[in-house]
Parts: sequence; C-alpha cells; structure tokens
Amino acid sequence: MSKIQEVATAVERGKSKKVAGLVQEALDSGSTAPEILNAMIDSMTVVGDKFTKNEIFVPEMLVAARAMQKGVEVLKPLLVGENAVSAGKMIMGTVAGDLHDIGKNLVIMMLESAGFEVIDLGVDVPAEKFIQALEENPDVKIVGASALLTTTMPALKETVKALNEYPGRDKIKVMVGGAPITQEFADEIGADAYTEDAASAAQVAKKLAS
Ligand code: B1M
Repeated sequence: MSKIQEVATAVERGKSKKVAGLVQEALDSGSTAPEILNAMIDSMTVVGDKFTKNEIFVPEMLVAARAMQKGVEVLKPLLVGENAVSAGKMIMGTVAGDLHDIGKNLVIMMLESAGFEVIDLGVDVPAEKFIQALEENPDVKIVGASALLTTTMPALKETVKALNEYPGRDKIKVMVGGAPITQEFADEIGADAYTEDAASAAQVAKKLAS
C-alpha cells in the first residue's frame, strides 16, 4: 500500500493518532500536500457512503472527521504559504443547525492563503450572528456561508435573505457553498457567488474583492 493510501485508510478508520505521522511520511515519500488533501477528502466520501448504507454510524463519522483534521493540521503550513499582500476582510460560518466544519475550515484555509483575513463564526451560526459580525466589522468585503446538509439549505436561504436586507448590502458580496448547494440554488436565494470547492472559493473571492 502506498503512503497516500495508508493516509486515506487511516482517515476512513478514524485513526487520529496515526494520521499526522502518516501524512508526514506521505510527504517525505514525494506526495504533494494537495494530493494528500484530495485523498483525505475522498476518504470522507467513502465514510459518507458507508454511513448511507448503515455500515457505520455517527460516532464513526465523527472519529473519521477528527482524524482528517489531524492530517489537515500537518498540511496547513504547506497549503497556506506566506501572504504579504492583504486581500481584505471576510466573514465565514456554517449556517444554523449545521455542525459540519471540515469543508468550511478548508475554504478558510484557502482564503487565508489568498491573503484574506477571515473572521470565523464557527458552526450552527444563526443569520442574526452574521449580521452582528458585519455591524462590528464594517470593513468586511465578503460574507461566506456554508451548508452541508439538505436540511440546512433553508437556513442558508434565511441567512442570505438577512444579508440581502442588511443596509450596507451594496458594499458587500455574499458567497455560498457546501455539498448540497448548486449554482441554481445560489441564484434562487440571491447570493452573489457559488463555488464547488475550497480552491475555487478563494479564486472567486479574489475577483469579488478587487
Ligand atoms: Co454528516 N452528513 N451528519 N457528519 N457527514 C454528511 C454531510 C452526509 C452526506 C453523509 C451521508 O449520509 N452520506 C449526510 C447529509 C445528507 C443530506 O444532507 N442529505 C450527513 C448527515 C445525514 C449527518 C447527520 C444528520 C447524521 C445524524 O445525526 N443522523 C448529522 C447532522 C449533524 C448536524 O450538522 N446538525 C451529521 C453529523 C456529522 C458529524 C458531526 C459526525 C461529522 C462532522 C464533523 C465535522 O465536520 N467536524 C459528519 C461528517 C464527517 C460527514 C461526512 C462523512 C464528511 C463531511 C466532510 O467533512 N466532507 C459527510 C459525507 C460526505 O461528505 N460525503 C456527511 C469533506 C469536506 C472537505 O467536504 O464539507 O462538502 P465539504 O466541503 C467542500 C465543499 O462543499 C466546498 O468546499 C469544501 C472543500 O472542498 N464548500 C464551500 C464548503 N463550504 C463552502 C463555502 C463556499 C464555497 C465552497 O463559499 C462560502
């Protein structure tokens, strides 16, 4: 088994204590940080599929998520790099009722690597908290919201509605994303931009902020 496959298997099995070391070994054996990150994201898809088939349950999903986070910690310095130029300030959060944060955290990592200062509101963030953060940070250029469950898509809609009613709306851009979100849904709820993954989120944010 290659080192990168060992990382993927360890994440799937939730072997938190082993993942950091295996990620370092995969790097030492020549795999790049984005290759290892993609392998870990694929592992989460495998974990999700097993959950759908009732082969594993919530605790196993949780330990897999923790294991992935350990791996991401090792990769972070390699993925983020140095930011000499500031691209501006952003707010990010996962919407109300939704506790998934791996995707949001990866988006934040890529935004920071693109030079953004990101205020992370965390998970389960009600619309009012996004607005409060905007009021406290009038220099924010972009607000990003993630929804990772079909059942929290209505909360994303509520969040964008509140942002669209914010008096300073003309000075900010609203970005949305997450596995169940589509361009069509983003258009329907009145967001300015939708992207499928973390790398494209950073590219689009750069364009929106310029
Ligand atoms: Co949950 N879960 N989960 N889960 N979980 C999913 C999402 C699910 C697809 C699994 C499945 O059934 N196959 C399913 C949702 C089904 C649906 O919505 N129809 C599901 C479910 C059902 C649930 C619970 C309801 C289970 C239960 O309790 N019965 C429950 C809900 C809890 C809640 O939120 N209220 C639940 C709980 C959990 C854990 C807490 C155990 C854990 C999360 C831990 C954590 O995040 N710290 C967990 C996990 C780990 C998963 C899976 C396995 C992995 C999620 C993940 O991290 N993916 C997931 C299955 C899967 O994804 N295939 C699943 C990797 C991550 C990098 O991808 O989050 O999509 P993603 O982020 C991407 C893009 O979406 C995009 O960029 C990211 C990086 O490329 N993106 C943006 C994200 N935000 C963006 C914002 C942008 C732009 C792009 O602009 C602002």
